[in-house]
Amino acid sequence: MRFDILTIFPDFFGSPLKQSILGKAIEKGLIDVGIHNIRDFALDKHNTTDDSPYGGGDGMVMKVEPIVRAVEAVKGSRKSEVKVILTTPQGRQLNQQIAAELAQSSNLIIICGRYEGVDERVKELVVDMEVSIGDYVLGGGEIPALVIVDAVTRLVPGVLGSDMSARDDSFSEGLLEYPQYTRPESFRGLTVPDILLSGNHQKIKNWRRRESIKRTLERRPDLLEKAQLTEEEKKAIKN
Ligand code: 6GU
Repeated sequence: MRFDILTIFPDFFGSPLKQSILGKAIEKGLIDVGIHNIRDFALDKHNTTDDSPYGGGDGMVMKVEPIVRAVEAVKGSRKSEVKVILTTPQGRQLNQQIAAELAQSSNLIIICGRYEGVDERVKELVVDMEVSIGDYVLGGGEIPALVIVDAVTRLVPGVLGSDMSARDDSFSEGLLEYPQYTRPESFRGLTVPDILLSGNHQKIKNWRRRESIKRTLERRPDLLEKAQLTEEEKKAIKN
């Protein structure tokens, strides 16, 4: 899986791509990330990437030519189909289903927008999907781009230790995670639930399932509508 990130802040990406799961995925060659400075595709001698909005108003708007040229340059160097994403608060809100959809692509180009805006013609000319990461304001699309790369990379086969880990995750079945514990058994009077020490795997599995459902009901009842529940579980929730 190849990601190409188009940004006016290329230095933003150094450290996050070296750490943890992303760092390992790159090291193993499971994903590959190219960072491209939009500025390098500007046409004037000052390498301008933004300008004031037509019609007036505050803030600056990212110019169309440098972005379109950058996308075309990257697309030209790829053999297989490429999906182009623009990060913007006006996009579809990222969720596990969209991440899974994006993980089906072999090439993703992510254009990092800035909050004030991107010339509308960029969307008409080169963007396949506009993506937001939630209803709050960020200064730019660099962190959203990293969020997308992280969420998608975890779904690339071979990235997680066993393929179980991604399947067991929160959201893959539409439920929140159950409570987790590790040593010590007792800390400041707080103890690990007995059942987790019982060694009875079936009972533990049932307890975790119940706790997941309980937690989802308390914190994110909206998720339960789409969750994969048995008839028995659905009845239990109604009581
Ligand atoms: Cl994708 N961009 C910006 N600038 N702010 C956001 C966002 C994206 N998603 C949530 N807030």
